[in-house]
Amino acid sequence: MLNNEYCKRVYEQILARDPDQKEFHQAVYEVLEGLEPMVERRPELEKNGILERFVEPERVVTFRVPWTDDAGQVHVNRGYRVQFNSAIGPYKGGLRFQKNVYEGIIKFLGFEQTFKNSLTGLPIGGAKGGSDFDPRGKSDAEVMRFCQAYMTELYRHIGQDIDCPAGDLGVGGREIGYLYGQYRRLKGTFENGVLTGKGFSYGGSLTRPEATGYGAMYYLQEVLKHEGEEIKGKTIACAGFGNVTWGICKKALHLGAKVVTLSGPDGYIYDEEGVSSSEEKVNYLLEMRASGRNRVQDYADKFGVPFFPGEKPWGVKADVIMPSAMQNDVNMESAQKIVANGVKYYIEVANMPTTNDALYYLMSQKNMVVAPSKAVNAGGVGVSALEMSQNSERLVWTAEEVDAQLHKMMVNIHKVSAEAAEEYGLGYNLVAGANIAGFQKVANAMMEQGIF
Ligand code: 2IT
Repeated sequence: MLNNEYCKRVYEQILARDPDQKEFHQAVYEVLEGLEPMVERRPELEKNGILERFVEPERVVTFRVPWTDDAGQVHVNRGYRVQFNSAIGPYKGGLRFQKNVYEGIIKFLGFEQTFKNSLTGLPIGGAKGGSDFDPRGKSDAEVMRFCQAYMTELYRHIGQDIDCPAGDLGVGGREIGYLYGQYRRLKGTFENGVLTGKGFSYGGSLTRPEATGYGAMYYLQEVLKHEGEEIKGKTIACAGFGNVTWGICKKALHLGAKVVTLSGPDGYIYDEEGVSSSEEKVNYLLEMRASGRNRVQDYADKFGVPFFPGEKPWGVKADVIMPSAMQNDVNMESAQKIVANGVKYYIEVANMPTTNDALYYLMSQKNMVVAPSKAVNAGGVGVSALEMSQNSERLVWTAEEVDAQLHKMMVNIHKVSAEAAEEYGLGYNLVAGANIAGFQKVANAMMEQGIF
């Protein structure tokens, strides 16, 4: 419940302005809850209208994306780019291509991105974009034509010092390649810092594909260290089987942790030995993704492990829960199962994977450590920023250099979050700590730069 009058007023204002954007309301509510103790202590925030400015994007671009399918039929999708906050650096954040995309989803993601990017400690502002285009079931040529049409409008709003998109759900290396190709043709210049997650041959960074999952595991290591435990031998329940989950499994294999579940739209699989028990299994996730079938049952069929159709993995016994698929994957019912199983570590990985009632219920458990996605998954965008650095320098760093920087970044994100919570008397509250630490840097930059 919000108690502070200023926070309440700002929340009511967004409800009134955009009543249909429920994911955005959810993200803002969760942040305001965490910020309350700081808002109480810093009256200059209200005087400067900082929260009102924070929740209102600097710019929202909506555009028509017409493209032709293989049969010659023309389709029209809607494109978005929400440029949320540029106080500490050029706008930065991914593009999501998924059927359910609308302004409320892109705004929740862009809002969260502002905090996340601030937490990386690197100079990147917050943005997000995407389209209600569904790449599943489309041919390569259709995806290429869609990406070209999308960039034909987007290019006028972005640039390596203006706004630098990357991938998100439905946008991987293939889509970034088509998007960058079109940008380069339209601009007539090799300005490759404009997009990240590129192929290695034209400016992509080593370790960018693994970065979100690796970063999440480095963050988990810090949490475990804080609790006097170690990662070796821990069982982890994950969701999804995409890029992020693959990165987690790959790092779990190196570190001797055991990822026991994966999920998909069709259900979940339970691998007692661990998906992270062999390179063959970890690599199979790439094959599943490339097949475009969008079925996790294929894993069960290939490796002879149990498959639970239509179910989520949150009822399994594990040391660590890492929801790594999509928003609102864990609701109150799932949270109750997690608590009943005596799980100690709830580490969000996907953007906003927990409904707010479930999140507060989990956070209220004395024996549970809850970590928020905007801190845990920040390694992805963090390495994107390192990709931009390499592009600016026209140099290529080794995988070891990138990994060392990523590791340092995640250690620091955990540290500043824990310290911010401590400073406001909140104990080891990583959720509020990440909100406060991410917010302060941007808010201070906004105040120092005058009203805009
Ligand atoms: O949610 C995210 O942080 C991303 N999709 C990555 C954004 C980026 O610019 O690398």
